[in-house]
This record gives sequence, C-alpha cells and structure tokens, in this order.
Amino acid sequence: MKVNVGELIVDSLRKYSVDHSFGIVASSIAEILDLLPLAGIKYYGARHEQWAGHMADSYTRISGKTSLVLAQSGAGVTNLVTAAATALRAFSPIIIISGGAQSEEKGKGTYQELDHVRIMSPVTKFSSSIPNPSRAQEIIRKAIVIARTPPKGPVYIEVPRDLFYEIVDYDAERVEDVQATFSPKEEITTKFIELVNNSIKPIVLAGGGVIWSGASKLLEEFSSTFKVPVVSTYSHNDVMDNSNYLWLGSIGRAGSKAAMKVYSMSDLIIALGTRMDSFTFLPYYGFKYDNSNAKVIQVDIDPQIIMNKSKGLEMGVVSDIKEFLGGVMKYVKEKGVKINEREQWIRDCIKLREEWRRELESQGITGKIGGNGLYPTIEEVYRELRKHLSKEAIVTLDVGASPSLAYTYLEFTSSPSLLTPNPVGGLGFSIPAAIGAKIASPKRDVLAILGDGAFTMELPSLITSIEYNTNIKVLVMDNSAWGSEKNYQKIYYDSRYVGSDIKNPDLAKIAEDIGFKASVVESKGQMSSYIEEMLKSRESHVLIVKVDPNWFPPPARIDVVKKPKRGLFNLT
Ligand SMILES: Cc1ncc(C[n+]2csc(CCOP(=O)(O)OP(=O)(O)O)c2C)c(N)n1
Ligand SMILES: [Mg+2]
Repeated sequence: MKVNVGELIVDSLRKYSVDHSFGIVASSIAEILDLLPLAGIKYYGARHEQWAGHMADSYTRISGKTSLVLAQSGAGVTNLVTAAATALRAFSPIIIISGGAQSEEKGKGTYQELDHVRIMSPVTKFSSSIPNPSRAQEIIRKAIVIARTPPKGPVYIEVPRDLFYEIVDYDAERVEDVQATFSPKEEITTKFIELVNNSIKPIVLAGGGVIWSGASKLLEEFSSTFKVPVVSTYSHNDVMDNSNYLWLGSIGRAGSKAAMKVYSMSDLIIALGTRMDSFTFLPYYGFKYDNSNAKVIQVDIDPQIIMNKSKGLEMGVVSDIKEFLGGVMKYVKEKGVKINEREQWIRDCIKLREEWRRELESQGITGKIGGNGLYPTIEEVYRELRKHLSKEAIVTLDVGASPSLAYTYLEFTSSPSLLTPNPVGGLGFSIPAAIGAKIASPKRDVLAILGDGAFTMELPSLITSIEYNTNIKVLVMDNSAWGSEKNYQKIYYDSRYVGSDIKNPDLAKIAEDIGFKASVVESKGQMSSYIEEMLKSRESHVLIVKVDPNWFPPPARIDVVKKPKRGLFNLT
C-alpha cells in the first residue's frame, strides 16, 4: 500500500492502540494533526508543552495505555524536557513526536532547528530521528514497542518536516510486538518461600513497579497469606488497599512512623519493584530507620536497579512483580505450603500502626504545634480531607510543604490513585496531571493538591481543564511563600529569606475568570464546610485555604543542606 509518512505514523499509533494525544498545534506536525480525527485519535490542546506532557503521562499512568505528545520543533521540544524526565523516572510510556528541520537544511541551524535527538536522549528510553522515509515504519514501531516494554518509559521521535509528505510502501498488516515474560522457575519460587517462612519479622517494601505490573491485588493476597506487613516507598502510598490490616503506610519524607519503626525492626525486606533509593530512607521525625541488618530479597524487572543495591542482597530476581507473586501464589495453592503465622510480629505491627494513627489525630492542633489561631494548620486540612474525600478518588500532588503531608494523612483503596512528579520532584505537575487522570477515568473524582507557588506556575492549565470540561478539584494551600524552600532558609540560614516570600494576585478571582467555581478559606472555622462543599460540588472547583506563612513540616533534605561555614561573607 502506498501512503505518506504522516499516514504511516498515525496508522501505526492506531494499530498499537494509541487513541489519546496531547500537545500544542504547530506547522511541523500539521500533517499528523490533520490525520488524528480521521484515525480516531482524540487530541487535547494544552497551553504549554510541559503540561501536555504531564497530561499524557498521567493519562497513561491511570489508563495503562500509551499516549502521544505532539510538539513544534525547537522550543516545543525543549519545553517537553521536564515532562519527559518525569515520565522516564516514573516509568510512564508516552510517545513524543515533533517535526524537525527539513532534510536539506538539517544541521545548518535553520529556523526552529535544535539537536532534538540529543536533547531528548537522556530523558527518554529511546530518542531518534527518521533519517529517510523508508525507515519510518521500522523506527515508529520500534519506538512504540520500546516504550511499552518493561521497564516502560517515554520515547522521542523527530520527523524531518519534509518527510511527512513522502510517499512510501507501507505494510499495514504487520503489527510486530514483543512479549516480555520473566516468570521465575519453580526453584526460585521455593527458595523465596523458604526465606519468607524462616523469617520472624519480614516486611514487604513495595514501590512503583508493583503498580505498573498491576500486582496490587496479588500483593495483598501474598501479604495476608504469608502474614507479611507492607510498607511502600516514598510517594507510592497507593500500592495496595490502605484499609488492609497489614498496611502500615509509606516510609520516607512525611511517611508513617509505624512503617519506619517496623522497617527498622524487620529481619527480611522483600523489596518489590523499587529502586531502594537513598531518598526513601532519609531520617524523618528525627529518627533513623534504614535497616542494614535485615536480609534483602529484591524483585525487579531491571537488573540494574537490583545491582544498585548490592549490599545485603540475599536474593535478586529479575521478574515482573505480577508474574513473580502470581507464581508464588500458584505454588502455594497447588502444593499447599505451611505458613509461619507470626502472630506476635503482626500484633506488634498493628499496635504501632494504631499508636501512629492516634498521634496523627493530635498533630497540628492550632496553638500547639502550628498555626496562629487564625489559620487552619496543614494537618487539620488533611484530617478534614480524610473525612470527606471519596476512597475511590485520584489525588495528584505537586512538590512543596503543603502537598507533602498527603503522604502522611491520605488513604487509598485502589491502585493507581496517587500521581506525583517524583522522583524528579518538579513543581508544576498536579493540575495538568489531574486533567490527564480525569480524561483517563472520567467517573472518578480527581483532586489536585498544591501550594500557592505551584498554583501560580500552573494557572494556564486551568484553562485547558475548562476547555475540555474535565471537572477537576484543586486544593491550594496558600502561605504566600515558596514554603518548602523558605523552611530551609528559616532553619539553616537564620530566617534570612531570599526569594521565598511571594505576593500573589487574587487567585480565586483568576480561577473564577477562567471558569472555575472558587472559594477561599480565611479562617479555621470555615475550613470543614468549605472542603466538604468543594469535594461534593459537581463543578470544577478551586479551593484556596490560607495557611500559616511561617509553619512548615520538617524539611526533607537534612542529608545535604546545612548551616554554611564561610571565609569571606561572614555575618556578624
Ligand atoms: C521546577 C521546580 N522549581 C523549583 C523547585 C524547588 N521547590 C520545591 S518546593 C518549592 C516551593 C513550593 O511552594 P508552594 O507551591 O507554594 O508550596 P509550599 O511549599 O509553600 O506549601 C520550590 C520552589 C522544584 N522542586 N521544582
Ligand atoms: Mg506556598
């Protein structure tokens, strides 16, 4: 069949079930844009390529389906670097396509020409230009398969703009795919079961790999069958149903003290789909909980991730988590394994969890820990959210002091439910992420939680939300500061604030002008009813809660920020 390269690309995307795309209209991708409706691929236009990238990433995380991002050559591509990096570190398979300089001018620095492939290379799994029309089918399909094969991730393709119009032979019937299967052999399963059964105090440390492999239910089954409590790594609180009695919370920044204590006491760490990155083990609440005495079993799709943590590794298995746990549970059902009941360990874990829950109820009471009697504390806001937020809701977070306590307070019953920009940790994620999530799952409530600084960064994405009628809820905690960073200046720089305090315009008015319903909590007394109203409302709704400008949760980077000693600029 004779087709042009644009048709070949769009038909290939369709053949691999890509049916949602995000971007900003541009001449270098005009041929693709024109073909999208004809191919049944929905298109959502954003107001900045970064937001289009975050929308696609979140759409993909929630739906499990690869999506497409389209951008202009030059700045359209550079605007996507943060979104691609975020998707890379979150293992989210999005396909980014931009035009490139016309072949005749390539390399001469013509209008909107940059070395896209090199720019995108470190922030994607695969980055390539299509050098000539005859390679188009191979490169586009290779890119899609690479993105979708675990460990999943974003890919980038540059199409020199003249190529779109070239006519090529196209084999539309050929839809190659690869099967990634890593089912462990029976001897690995039995060795694993033996190690778990011989342990007195085992714990599962579950990371994002559990979510990507769709293993949440199996994790619950494994943990209740083998009587192993579960903690998650930082920002993966949605690895399993938090109402399960064996769930203890996340470790890491603003995590659960119970999870940290149990982690530090355990004798066997079953690490599933996690990098075991040092950030997740940073001391918090003033105590250290990293555990170098326990044996470690690590299961991951990527051997590099396992070998990063070479110390204390008792057993490393390269496998998809679902296949691994599926194999273990199948073995148990078929062969009937006697399980070590570990009653004392489970009792101890539950006791710690209850203690932590009680402590959470008493934290951040105005006048005691934080707040000045006028504002609600951040803790009070979260306690209220806990009461009224639907258990099925999707929550998207930004970075910052106020979003960080979501890891402490919020509970999730299904997976995936929590989208964050971590571990890249880039501000500017939660609103576009909420839009992508709502598009993927229109029936679920979607709530973005962010600070005032991040809100002013992402304001234009509110326009996209209204334009596409995505009906999201946005909760802004307004301390008139880049609070999380202000806290470092408060603690380590004797409250010498440089660039931390910000003057905001009337944020509610802007949100209203854009088309959101907006309300402002000015004092503690209004908080409860306003939060309930916002969550129950059927309209797109921004709620701004004024919080204490000088109170922050403990900072995260106590490992690397310190009071400086100086030779020249000494302060008296
Ligand atoms: C793109 C980007 N720029 C800067 C930072 C550094 N940073 C982290 S949190 C933060 C402050 C966030 O302020 P706000 O959104 O108001 O939330 P708050 O901490 O005040 O609750 C900043 C500037 C970052 N993580 N990402
Ligand atoms: Mg702030």
